[in-house]
Amino acid sequence: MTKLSWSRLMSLTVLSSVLALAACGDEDASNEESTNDSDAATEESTDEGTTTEEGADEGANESAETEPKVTEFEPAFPEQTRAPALETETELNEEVVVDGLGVTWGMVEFEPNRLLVTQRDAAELLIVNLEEGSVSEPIEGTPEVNNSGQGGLLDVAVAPDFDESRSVFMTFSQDIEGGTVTAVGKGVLSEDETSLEDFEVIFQATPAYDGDLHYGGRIIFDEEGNLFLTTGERSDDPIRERAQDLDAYLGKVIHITQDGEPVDSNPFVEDEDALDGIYSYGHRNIQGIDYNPETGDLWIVEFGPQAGDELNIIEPANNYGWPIVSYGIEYTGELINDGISEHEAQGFVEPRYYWDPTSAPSGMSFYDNDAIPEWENNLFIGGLAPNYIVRVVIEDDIVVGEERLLTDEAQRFRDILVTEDGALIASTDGGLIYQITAAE
Ligand SMILES: [Ca+2]
Repeated sequence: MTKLSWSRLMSLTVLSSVLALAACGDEDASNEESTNDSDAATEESTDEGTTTEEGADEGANESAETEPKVTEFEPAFPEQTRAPALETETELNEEVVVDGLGVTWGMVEFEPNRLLVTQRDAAELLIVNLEEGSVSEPIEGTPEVNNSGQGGLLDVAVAPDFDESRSVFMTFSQDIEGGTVTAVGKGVLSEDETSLEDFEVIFQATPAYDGDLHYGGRIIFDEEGNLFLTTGERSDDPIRERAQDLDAYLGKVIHITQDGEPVDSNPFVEDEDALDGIYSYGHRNIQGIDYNPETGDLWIVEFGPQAGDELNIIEPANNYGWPIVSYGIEYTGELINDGISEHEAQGFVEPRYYWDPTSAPSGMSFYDNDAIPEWENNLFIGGLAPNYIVRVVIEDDIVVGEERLLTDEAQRFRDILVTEDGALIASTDGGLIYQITAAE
């Protein structure tokens, strides 16, 4: 199923545009980048010819992206966008192990083949057993959330010492005075797994804003047991400009302890005008984060506007440029800040890769496993509006190839996880959990 012909890919791309357009009319469209990614996809496909030659996949340098660019921007280096198409050669087995859920925003494997998963809109935390295909009753003790727009119960992670502490961390959008914030909280999973005890909020990404878009919300533990949290810049103009400000936690990567305190070694601790929890800034809406197992570097994926989704390597104190520079344009088609795309020339960090048109990137995970050897150290990213999983092959921090998987499922892929056994798990907004393994 990974061996799609180009013509099939093309027609599927057009199909997903149609689906995105259809989704526009439904209530659920307020989901993610809501009108945004639908618009982009629709606009994209209007004049896209669907004629293609059979056998185009023989051309080794054909881009994985078959749609025309949305922007006029040129990449800073040739490998920065539209990488050559690749195909997985291993025969794969894909199955839906669970269905009937809601928007399954975050997942973590807390015991072999057992996942804690969040339900964004219902604000529920559930246990999914991958072997049995079973789902638990909602775990009690989860926080109150604001679930309008892109808000709700978002990510979940377990402490590195979970076996002893049973500590579970979650992110969510929270109502506070003045609006909503991305918040982080923690609780202790009871021995009988029915409740989260002593739940407390440990961090709020202030300032609050009266809006329901761009919460970011991914969390991951570092080797010292501290947390990286990603945030969004709350989307609207001018609040989004706060991504550039060091006195606001919007549009940032944030580095905190398990008690929500800034980590001592953070880059702006000595700067009296800057918030101590900030690690990097100038981000738009970071929806995926993971360590590259080959280099140990922290990688993130962030939603661009219309085109310009970025893959970035995160280093302390770096400024990634939003909304001063971007490889995307406004959803209206207008230029952002007069249309400057170069990052480095303006003193910002170039993305390692960007998508034009959008891949609508959500959760991501490196394949740190050898169960499917050709996938080892590849990066997998959920695509929301073009409905596919992106496989990215990286060599020396350069993207050398890209593949789109599960293109014919027409699902909005929300989060990606690799189990200890090497299964690739993907959750969707339609409440499905896929398990992808090598065929026997
Ligand atoms: Ca950028």
